[in-house]
Amino acid sequence: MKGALIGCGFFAQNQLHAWSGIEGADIVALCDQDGTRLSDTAERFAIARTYRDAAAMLEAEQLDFVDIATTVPSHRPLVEMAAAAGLDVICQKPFAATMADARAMVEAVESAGRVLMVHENFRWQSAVRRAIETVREGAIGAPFFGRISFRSGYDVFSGQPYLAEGERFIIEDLGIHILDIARAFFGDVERLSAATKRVNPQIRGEDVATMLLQHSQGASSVVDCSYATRRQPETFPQTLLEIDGSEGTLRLDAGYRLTVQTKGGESIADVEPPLLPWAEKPWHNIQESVSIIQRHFVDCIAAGREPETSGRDNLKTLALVEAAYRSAATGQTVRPADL
Ligand code: NAD
Ligand code: 89V
Repeated sequence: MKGALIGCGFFAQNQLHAWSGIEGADIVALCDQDGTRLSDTAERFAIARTYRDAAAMLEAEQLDFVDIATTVPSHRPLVEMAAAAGLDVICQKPFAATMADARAMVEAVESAGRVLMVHENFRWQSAVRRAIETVREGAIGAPFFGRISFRSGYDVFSGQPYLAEGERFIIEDLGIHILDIARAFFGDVERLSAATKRVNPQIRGEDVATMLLQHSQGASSVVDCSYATRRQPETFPQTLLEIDGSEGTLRLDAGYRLTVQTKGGESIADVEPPLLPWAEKPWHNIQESVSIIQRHFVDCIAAGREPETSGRDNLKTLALVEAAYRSAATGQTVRPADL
């Protein structure tokens, strides 16, 4: 498969490293409006064909897919352009700023008969995935409670300055991943309530969010996120888990320690992800998940399957984000299905 990547910024570098290691897919062209970022990235990854304009690139290149690694304002025009060109699409999270934009993008790619996957990679982190598979296999019986927690004081603003500028911050940028993990464990959400806070006076949006989810299949989960938590060990960017089931419990603790306890005893495993040759700590769990999700995209296309984190699936995660902001603003419990 021949692909092009649009948006050669901070995170796209990980995506390009990951593509280099995936058989069956090659990035043959790059696009960025910023000439310096474009030429630096083209040189780093030895990609000769470069464009400042995405429409010109889609016109000139013979492609099978595009990987959109820009921030949210450009997602809808770029996804619709790719759909009109008849291409399969991967688009970074947050997929859209509104449910209407998200639905329009899903519709555009489905009408073109192509595959749309959102780069929602946290559920693909190998430690998180191992925990999800353990629960799905029934190791702790029927799950009835979960706490999915991401708390850190790491300075994310130096690498991603736009995170300090938006009216929305932690739920839209990070909570979206953690809410998606809650869905991966417990399924659809019937009702959600949320409380938010801004602790850091240097930023515009909220940097703390605490959410309570009632899932349709009966479990309750607490999803808590903070970028205002100064503690040791600093766990960025680990998601910590506590899942209770009818037959036992599972915990993913700091340092990638996975504990499963049942009547039959206790198992403890070190599930720290490998440090890929191009990766660096502490980002290595996220970087590994980029390789895993991009391989999933290629495998799904080869097999004619819908990706687990497809555009259509992501509508449900985005609805949780919208529900959380609405609940925090109104003090009401919100039904995501109403959004
Ligand atoms: P960035 O600002 O560093 O890079 C975005 C690039 O896109 C810029 O170079 C910009 O010039 C380019 N761009 C914007 N609109 C364009 C257009 N229409 N055509 C061509 N180029 C265009 O942003 P980033 O930090 O790399 O984040 C990009 C996306 O990745 C965001 O949505 C962010 O939330 C997401 N992200 C995801 C993860 C993850 O783990 N999944 C981690 C970090 C960032
Ligand atoms: O994964 C992300 O979306 C990043 C970060 C980990 C910093 O929140 O933006």
